[in-house]
Amino acid sequence: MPALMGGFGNWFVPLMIGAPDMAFPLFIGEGPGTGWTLYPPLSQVMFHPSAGVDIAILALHVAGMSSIVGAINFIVTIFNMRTKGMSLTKMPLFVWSVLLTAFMLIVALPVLAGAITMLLTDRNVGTSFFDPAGGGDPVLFQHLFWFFGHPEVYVIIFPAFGIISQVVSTFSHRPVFGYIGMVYAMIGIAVFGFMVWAHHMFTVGLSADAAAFFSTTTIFIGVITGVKVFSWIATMWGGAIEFKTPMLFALGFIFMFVGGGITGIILSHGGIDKLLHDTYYVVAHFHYVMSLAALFGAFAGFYYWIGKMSVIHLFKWGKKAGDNPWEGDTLEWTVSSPPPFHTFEKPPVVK
Ligand SMILES: [Cu+2]
Repeated sequence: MPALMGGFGNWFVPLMIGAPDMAFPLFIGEGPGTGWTLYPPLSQVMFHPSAGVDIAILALHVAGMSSIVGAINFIVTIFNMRTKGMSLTKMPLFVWSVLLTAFMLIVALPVLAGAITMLLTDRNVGTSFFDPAGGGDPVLFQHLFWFFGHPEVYVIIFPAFGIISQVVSTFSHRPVFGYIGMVYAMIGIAVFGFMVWAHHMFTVGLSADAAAFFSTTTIFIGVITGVKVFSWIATMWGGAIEFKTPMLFALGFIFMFVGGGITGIILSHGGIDKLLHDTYYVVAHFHYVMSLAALFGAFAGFYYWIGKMSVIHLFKWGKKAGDNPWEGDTLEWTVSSPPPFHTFEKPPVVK
């Protein structure tokens, strides 16, 4: 829907019928037009008087609420519905990654909600949280935005971390190296992810002490993230690696992610960051992690699990995948493909 009707439809229907735009954008006046960060003063009424920004804020509120409710669902499920013997330290790393992602969403999203609500009242009811003319400060918005925005990057990449751990373990035919270390690394990244936000703001005039603090915490995250990369490599090391499609995407993920990580270490230095600010170096760093590593993680998960999810082998194409085609050792491989309606008729017991 977002690609076919939402994407192509909104683009080409007005073009193909000879209309100046879709009806509702015409009605509102213009789009948000403030970039994806909604920074004031650009997003204030003085530069964007139309309702486009207010509508964007409404959309973010709705999306944020749905993410919070989804996160609560994951946390309650993982804490209350584990089968016998499935202690927290027996949980597959993918489940850990989803649990920690859910916690990050619950801590980060309300801060974004607060920031955009303050922007909304600045725009509509005369407050001046971000307007210096009334004693406010536009940099405050950046602090609130990035207190959400940095953890949001981990929200995107964490489930990919989990998928890569499952795939690398399965196709190396051994348990993931340093499982407990991997869990603590993810907890560490999730916690420290809330202490690095101003590394997006080195050019706003931070004090030298603040710049040093945010450089240091950022480098520390690089160290913990390195633990995960080395654990993936150590899992493969000496393992009997099978280069099946999901594993190829996992290797692609690791390659891209290391590229994003090493450029990130360089950017973590507040002084160097000032030189590289607003250059393609930052764009490249960001997209190594977000567009390439995250996407490769998604492809790895798709090829790893599609045989479990789909019913395509009803058709007569190729041979049936079987219940456990990769010889995986996690519980989803103990049920049929696709799983029965009540996933586990008899709850499994984990030794
Ligand atoms: Cu960041």
